[in-house]
Amino acid sequence: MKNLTIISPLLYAVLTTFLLFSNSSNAKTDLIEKLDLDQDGQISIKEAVAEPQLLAAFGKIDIDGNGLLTREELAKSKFNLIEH
Ligand SMILES: [Ca+2]
Ligand SMILES: [Ca+2]
Repeated sequence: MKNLTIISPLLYAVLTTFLLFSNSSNAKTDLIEKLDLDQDGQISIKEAVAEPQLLAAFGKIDIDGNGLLTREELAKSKFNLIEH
């Protein structure tokens, strides 16, 4: 059963990587929860001030230009603090 001892650490590594990736894909939701002070589910420019990287990209992310970032706009922007 030598194969098992080789596969197990590999499987563990794959699972760990998968968990890390699923965590980072939740970062956008966390970003809204972290910055959404008035809890309307969107990030306004005032709320984005707390996150300079987000503020810098605000105009690009705000596709409809209404001054609010929705979950959908953040998802489309692929904005991810972890990658910076
Ligand atoms: Ca808000
Ligand atoms: Ca918008």
